[in-house]
Parts: sequence; structure tokens; C-alpha cells
Amino acid sequence: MIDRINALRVETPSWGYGNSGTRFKVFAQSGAARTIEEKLSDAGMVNRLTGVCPSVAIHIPWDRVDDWDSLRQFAAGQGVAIGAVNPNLFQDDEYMLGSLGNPSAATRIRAVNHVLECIEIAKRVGSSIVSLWLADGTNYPGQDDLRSRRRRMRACLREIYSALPGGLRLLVEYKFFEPGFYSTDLPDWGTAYVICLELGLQAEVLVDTGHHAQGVNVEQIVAQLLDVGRLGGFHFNARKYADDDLIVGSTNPFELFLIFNELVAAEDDHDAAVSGCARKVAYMIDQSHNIEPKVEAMVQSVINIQTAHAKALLVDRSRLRDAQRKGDVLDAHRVLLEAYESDARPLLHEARRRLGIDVDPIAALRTSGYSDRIARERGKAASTSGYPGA
Ligand code: PSV
Ligand code: MN
Repeated sequence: MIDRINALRVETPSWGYGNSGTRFKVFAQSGAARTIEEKLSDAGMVNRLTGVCPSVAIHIPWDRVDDWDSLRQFAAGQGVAIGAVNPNLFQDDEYMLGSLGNPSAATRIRAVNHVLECIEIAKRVGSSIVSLWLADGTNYPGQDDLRSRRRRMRACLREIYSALPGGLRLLVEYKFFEPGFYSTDLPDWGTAYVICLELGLQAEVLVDTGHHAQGVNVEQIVAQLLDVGRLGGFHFNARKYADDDLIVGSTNPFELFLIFNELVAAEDDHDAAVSGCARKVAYMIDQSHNIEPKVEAMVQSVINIQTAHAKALLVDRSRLRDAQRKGDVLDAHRVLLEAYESDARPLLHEARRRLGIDVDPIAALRTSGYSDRIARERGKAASTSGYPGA
């Protein structure tokens, strides 16, 4: 049990350490990371406190540098490695009508070239994941031909896929709306899955927990993707109304537990394709911390993930199977409730003791003086409105 708790690795995102906000306002915080080096040192601190966050996702061009070898070394000096490379296909003026699905061939070529650059970066920094999210879609019925958009996107994705070296995974992220408010080119897991099937085995679906409509059964999506062997990874965060990017598990801890319940069960599935898929899922956080202190928010997120995972490990699977076989609806349900209502803290404390770290990472952060030090050294940026890294 403790070994399984400590085996779960969580990747933190570079963009979660910088100033971010809504379209209404970006509140600048003292000490917020301004450069990729500062983001990597914050991520290093999160890893020292939690013991389970040894890699950091980057976003290009927000985190682009001239010398990737020295960035890789700098990261290693902070005790972390560079993880998933995220191309940015939404911030150039050319992308107003989309990137890989844009009606203009010139824009599609630009977008493909950007992803190819990200593949090269992944190779340079030793990353095994390129994680693709398209902001492509339309705002009005009739704005573009929906099937043509899909064909353009597929053709571009094929070109991208053929440039992947062996061992590099292409994660395909879907989102049901925003910034397209009428249609989104990759709106759901099924569309993403069909695309991945067409591309090949190195393409897998990424589930961003905030990218579903109200009430969608995300744990069932997770179960289905595991069953077809194409769940590649997660972007964890919490939502209440839209893609809120709040701290994972803050508004929906039971949902997070149910997601982990599927993952833990699949890790032990008798079908090797399913257990193999479950064991190599990439667990990543994708959050923006607008009003909360960023390093502390990241540590809290990791703790929430570990709590949900530990509770899922506590599910009495043989009693569950038994109750399901007998059709004992409520006893089966109670098995889950009992695990969810258990106190996972003693297990997590023991797990941390074994890693030689403080059992309470939040208290350790608060007494470390780290936040005061970065506030002193980095100061506070001017307030702006806009998007992180813009
Ligand atoms: C889009 O909403 C998204 O979830 C994608 O993963 C982007 O890369 C990320 O957010 C940017 O913050
Ligand atoms: Mn995401």
C-alpha cells in the first residue's frame, strides 16, 4: 500500500507558478515566478516537499529558451526533469480561425511546424511526451464546414505523428467548448479516441478533468479509455461552472476518488493491455492559481491527488466484486463509501516518513521561509490583464 502511494508521480505545470488570472484581471503576486528558471525552482521546492513531483511540464513559446541543454541541466540542479512539452496553438494572431483546422493552408503549415519544433525540444530535453491541445473551433453556425475542419486537422495530425520518434507519446486533449463557443474541433473523448486510433499506438487521449460539461461522468470516460488501452494522461484541476482550473479535488473530492478508483482497479486488471495502460498513465496538473499563493496551491493539489489515490487503494475489491455479483446494489455502493470516508492521513504520513520528508508538506512550506524569500528576491510584477505567459 505505502509503496503504491509513493509510486504515484505527479507532474506540475510551469504555468501554474506564474501570475495568471481571468479575462477580467490578473492580480500580480509577490514572488510569482517570472522566468522558466524561477518556475523550475518553485517546482523543485514542490518536489522536495512532496517527494513525488520530479517533473515539470513546459509550454512553448512561454518557456522557450535558446539553450535547451543548459535548461535541462538547470532543472536537474533543482532536482526535477522537464516533462511534457505543450505546443501553444492559440496565441498567435494567425490562429484566430484555428490552427490545424484553419481554412488557410499557410496557417496550418505554421501550426504543424510549431508542433514539429516541440517534438525537437522534447528530444533535446529528454521528454517522452508532447501534449497537444487545440483551441480550434467555430463561434457561429455556418462559419466553417465542420467536416472540412476535421479533415484538415486529421491531415496535419498525420504529418505530426509521422515525425514522432519511437518512445515519444503524443497526448491528444479534448475540451467541449472555449474559445470556440459554437463548436470545438476536438470536443470529447470519443472524437479524440477516433483520431488516436487513426494515428497509431503512440497517440493517446489526455483527460483534462475541467474539460467536461456539468454532470458528465468523468470516471466512466476514464474506465472506457482504460478498457480500450488509450488513456494517456491527465490534466488535473477542478471545475464548478466551466474550465475553472481550480485546485484539484477542491470542489469535487468524491469525483476525484472515483476517478482513482477506476485507475487503481485497472492497474490490477487481468487483461495485460488494460493494466499496462493504467500503469503508464501520465498524471499532470493543469491549474492557474489566480488568487491563491502558487507554490502552496501546488502542494495542496498534490496532497489532494494523493488522498484520492490512497482512498482508492483502500477499496475492498473482493467485497465489491462479491456484492456486484450478488446484485447487492447498496452494499457495493457502501464499499466505495467506506473507503472514501476513511482517514487516509496516517497512510500518507507513513508514506512521507519513508521518503524522509515532513509528514505535513504545507506546514513545512510555511515554516521554510521559501515564500518570503522568493517574494523578496523576485518582487511583484506590474498588474495586467491577459493570460499567463502572454
Ligand atoms: C486548455 O484549456 C488547457 O487545458 C490546455 O491544456 C492548455 O495547454 C492549458 O489549458 C493552458 O493553460
Ligand atoms: Mn489542460
